[in-house]
Amino acid sequence: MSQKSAYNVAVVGATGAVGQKIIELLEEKDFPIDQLKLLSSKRSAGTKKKFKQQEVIVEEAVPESFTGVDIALFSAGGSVSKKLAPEAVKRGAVVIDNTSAYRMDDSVPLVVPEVNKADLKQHQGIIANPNCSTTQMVAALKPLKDAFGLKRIIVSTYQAVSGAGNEACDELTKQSQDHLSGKELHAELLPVKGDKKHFPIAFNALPQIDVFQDNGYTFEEMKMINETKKIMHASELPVAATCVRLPFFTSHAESVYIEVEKENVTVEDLWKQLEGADGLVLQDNPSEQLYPTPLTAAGKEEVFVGRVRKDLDHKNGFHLWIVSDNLLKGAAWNTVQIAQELIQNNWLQR
Ligand code: L14
Repeated sequence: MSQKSAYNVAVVGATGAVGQKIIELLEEKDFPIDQLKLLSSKRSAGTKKKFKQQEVIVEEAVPESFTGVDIALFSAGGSVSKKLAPEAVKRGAVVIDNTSAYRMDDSVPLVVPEVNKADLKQHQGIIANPNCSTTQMVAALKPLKDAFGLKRIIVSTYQAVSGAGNEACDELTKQSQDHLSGKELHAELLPVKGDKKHFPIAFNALPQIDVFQDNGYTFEEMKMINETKKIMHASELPVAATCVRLPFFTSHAESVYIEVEKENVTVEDLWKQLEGADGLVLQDNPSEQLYPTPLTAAGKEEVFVGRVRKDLDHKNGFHLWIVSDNLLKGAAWNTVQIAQELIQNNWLQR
C-alpha cells in the first residue's frame, strides 16, 4: 500500500460507548477519510449515525465488510475481535483493537504513543489499544521512569461506570433514581455482565472489575499489571493493582505509589518532569486546592496529575493522583492517535 491521501476506515462497535467517541474524534480531528464504514452486531445494525453532516447507516459486521478497508478500529468486545480482526487483516486492513483479545500476544504491539510508539513499526496487521486504567497510568509514569527509573508501582483505581458500557450507565442512573425515591435497588449487570452475582453500584463501591482469576486478582487488575510491564518494556518491574468501581459516569482516577531508583529525588523534580510532558497536565497546588477530579477531566484528551507527595517513610517513595477520561485517552483517543501515527510515519504497510 503506497501512501494515500485518504483512507477507508471501519469502526466496529459503532453504536457502543467507545465507538461513538471514535466517530466524534475522527470528525473533530479531520482524520483523512475516504469512506467511513460503521459496523455493529446484527442487533444494532440499521442505526443511523451522523458523520460530517452526512447520515451513515450502521451495518452488521461480517468478514466481507472489510473488503477495501485500510484501517479498522474495533471496540465491540473481545469475542468480536477474535472472530473478525483476522478476517479484516486477511483482507488487507490494519486493525487497532480496543479489547483485551490480543494485548498480551507477543506479535501484537500494545501502544500508548507517548510511551512506546516505535513498537508500532513491528505490527503484523493487529495493534492493541491498552486497557483504560493502564493507559493513563503509563502515560503519567513514563517521564518519571525516564528521568528517575522505577523500582515498583502500587496502584488503586477509582473507575467510572462507562468503562462497562452504556448499559452499565443506565443501570447506575436507574439505581440512583430508585434509591432517592426509596425503592429497592436492582442489579443485573455490574460488577460484571454474565458473572454469577450482581451488586448495586449506586451509592456503593465495588472491588471487582472484570472476572476473578485463579490468583485472587481480577482480570482488570492483571491487565494493569501485565500491560504496564509490556508497554514500558519492563518485564521485571514489580506492579500491584487493586481496581474498584465507583458510582460516577466518566473518567478513571488512580492513587499511585511509586518507588524511584534515583536517590534524593524531590517533589519539585517530579513536577518538573510531569509539567509539559506529552499529553500530560499537572494540576497540583494544595494551597489553591488544585487537583484533578473525574468531573474536571471528563471530555478532555489529556491525562491529569496532582497530589504529588513524598512518602513519609520510604525515601524513594512517592504518591500521585492520576485522572483521565476513560473513553478518550483510555480508549477512543488513544486508538485514533495510533491511527494518526501509523499514517504520519508511513507504518500502515506490513
Ligand atoms: O479491558 O468494565 O478494555 O470498565 C476496560 C473497561 C474491560 C472492562 C478493557 C470496565 C475493558 C472495563
